[in-house]
Amino acid sequence: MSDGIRCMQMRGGSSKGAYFLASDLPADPADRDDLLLRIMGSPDERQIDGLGGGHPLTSKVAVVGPSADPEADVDYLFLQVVPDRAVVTDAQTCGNLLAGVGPFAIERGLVAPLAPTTPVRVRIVNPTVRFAEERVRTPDGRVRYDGDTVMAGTSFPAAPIDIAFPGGEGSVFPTGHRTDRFAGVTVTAVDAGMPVVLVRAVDLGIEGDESPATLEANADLREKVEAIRLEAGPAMGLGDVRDTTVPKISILSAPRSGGTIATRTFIPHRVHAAIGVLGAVSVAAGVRISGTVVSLAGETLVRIEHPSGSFDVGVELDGTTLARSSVVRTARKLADGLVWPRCGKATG
Ligand code: NQM
Repeated sequence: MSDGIRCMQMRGGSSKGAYFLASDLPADPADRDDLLLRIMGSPDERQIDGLGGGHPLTSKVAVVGPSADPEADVDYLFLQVVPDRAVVTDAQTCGNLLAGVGPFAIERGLVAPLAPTTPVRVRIVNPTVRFAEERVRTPDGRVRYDGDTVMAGTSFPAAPIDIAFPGGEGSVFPTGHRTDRFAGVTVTAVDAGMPVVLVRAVDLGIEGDESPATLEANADLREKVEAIRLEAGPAMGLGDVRDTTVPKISILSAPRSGGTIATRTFIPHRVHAAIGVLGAVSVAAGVRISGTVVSLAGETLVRIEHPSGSFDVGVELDGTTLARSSVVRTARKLADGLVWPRCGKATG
């Protein structure tokens, strides 16, 4: 390790993370996670001694390698490195970092570029196997990062990356119900790629357009959200969720800027500056199916308002099953080289 470890830093969607080839990391998960804590600078809420940015959205890792599945070009393992605790969790995936997986796979030679775009078929290996297809702009056989697409979460335009998710087999309602009552509040538990609990803002005594900082400063609200989450987790088949990052809680209210629905999302203890990609797909599925806490009949396009703008999700549903979803993201290579982990054990 004294020679450094190969790593690319990328903005993926509205998140930022460290991307590694699986072959550049230890195969043993405990050794890998210990190394990642030392690379990212955890446990320390500022992550001053590592690459992490002191927030869940900037403390993310993508591990990418060739896929053994004929349906995919690459496997993508997502790991959330918790800033202030010595915890690395694979309990969720991340659709924002996924945006960078296609470009990274091309840059590292795992997928040969075509012109003008290169399709990259990704097998998302955690928390359960699912697939995504990305279309990366590669006009002259190289990844093109610059472009005109502006995506809420960053004000800088970049080249679009189209991402499509085929649907799953089962219902998007993991409890088997369109509404449930947890901690005295009626909610909809939905999983169309990310487990999310949908709650009406009015049922939590808030407006739903507060800033993330205001929501994070509201101790009563945080307590209520956590109480809902801890009851929802086992009912959603996630077990005891005290130490994991799922389910997320999306608080819904009427749109303010011409969108379909307004959201504020606890992920689960900080409030997202925007909204996660698969989190948004889950919200979109939840609002387009009848009988949920907020059912809104309408087109396949769902415009989700969030603290920094809005996010368009295409959702095609077949009853309570998601047939297909699609989003447009951007990603950018920020740095490529070697990273040096701090010495010793992460918790030592
Ligand atoms: O839901 C943050 C993010 C995410 C996850 C989170 C994500 C997704 O914005 O697919 O992208 O919800 O923890 O990166």
